[in-house]
Amino acid sequence: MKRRLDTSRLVKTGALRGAYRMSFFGVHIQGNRLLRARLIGERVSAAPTQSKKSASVRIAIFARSGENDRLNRSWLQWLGVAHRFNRYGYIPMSQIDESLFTTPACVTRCPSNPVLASKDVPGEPSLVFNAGVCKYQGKYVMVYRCDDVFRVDKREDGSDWHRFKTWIGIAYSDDGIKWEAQEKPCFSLSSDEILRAYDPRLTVIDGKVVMCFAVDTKHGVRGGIATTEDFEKFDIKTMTVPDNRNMVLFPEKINGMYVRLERPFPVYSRGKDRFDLWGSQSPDLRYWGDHKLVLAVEDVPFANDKIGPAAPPVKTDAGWLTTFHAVDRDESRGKNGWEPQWKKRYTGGIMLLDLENPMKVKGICKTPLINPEAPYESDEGFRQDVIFPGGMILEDSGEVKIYYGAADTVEALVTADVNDLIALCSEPGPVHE
Ligand code: BMA
Repeated sequence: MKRRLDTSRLVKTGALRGAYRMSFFGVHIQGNRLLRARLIGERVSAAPTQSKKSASVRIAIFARSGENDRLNRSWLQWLGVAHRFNRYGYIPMSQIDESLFTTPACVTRCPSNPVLASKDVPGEPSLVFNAGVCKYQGKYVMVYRCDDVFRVDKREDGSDWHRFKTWIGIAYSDDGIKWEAQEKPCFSLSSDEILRAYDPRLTVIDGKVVMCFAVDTKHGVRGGIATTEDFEKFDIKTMTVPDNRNMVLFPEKINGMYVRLERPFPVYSRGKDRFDLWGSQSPDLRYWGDHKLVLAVEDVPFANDKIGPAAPPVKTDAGWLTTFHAVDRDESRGKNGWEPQWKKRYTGGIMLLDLENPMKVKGICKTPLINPEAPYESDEGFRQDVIFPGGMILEDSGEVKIYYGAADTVEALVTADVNDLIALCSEPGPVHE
């Protein structure tokens, strides 16, 4: 059904800011209420934000010719939630304190960073990053994401659009620093339905390796869990419904159950990119339930966009020590990588979960654990200012190794003493139902 427009009453004030590129549109907003709207277009995005009292809706609309009523409706639904959005605690970028963004002194970047990059990998794929790491059968094992540009298309605005082929490679190491990448890819998925598997995380449990990974499909992003004993044969135990990813498994059963952290994408009810960290349990790695909210984006002062699990947790006497990634988005950011624009910054965070009830945050560090500062994190590469931890190893000496994808381009390593990391998690965790 088409709605009639009264474009003469269009208010283009603080209520309606952002980028407009469209054939036709009409919107009337009074205060924070949408009175009438009709949009004709193919692609629409509405990003609600907190602003002045009289206008709590900020809209960015991108539309091209061609009518699409389905999108009209979803756009209206988004606006419907927009005026309720503030109660979820949205923090506009202007209110995020930039002085939070430092890396604590107890965290040391490995002098040989990046520990794995394109030049170290057979075939020299364009990007080598977001690895999962474990210790298995006397070796350090790293499974890493390879994205290789196979074509560069042009977007409508003339900018380059890099098209990637993705697979997961494998490297071994005796010390966790110097890696030998193997010739053969270790894992990839593709079919008529499945586009690619990526961002692997490794957990050793009951003598087996469990790999969690993300799967892009034609019908949404799914989280996969597979077991392997040799990194050649993988037994896929489960794939979530869309949209879910960034799954990480705890290294032991807790109260008789496998436990994972994960990051669903609740777009429909929360507006765009407003994602939190959840957890669930399973008796057998296949059937998952008892889902709980663990950490919400508004619990993290250095995030205003989304958060998600990072590396699988390690056990300490004080609790499960675990990293997460946190994203702040600033619409004023522009080109800072290969893409025409990249508006996000990814930092690594750290928290401590209760040993008996890992859905409860015992303590959290309210500043980043790893902030993009080194050139390979912040100045070079595909998407600058990206820290994406995926592997964490607690050594007998108390040293913790944290592996992370940097700038979506290379794999890097930081180390810290476990007691220093625990001491960082000194702020009380949130209480969620
Ligand atoms: C996330 C995932 C990661 C990636 C990160 C930064 O949403 O796609 O694979 O490293 O964005 O681009």
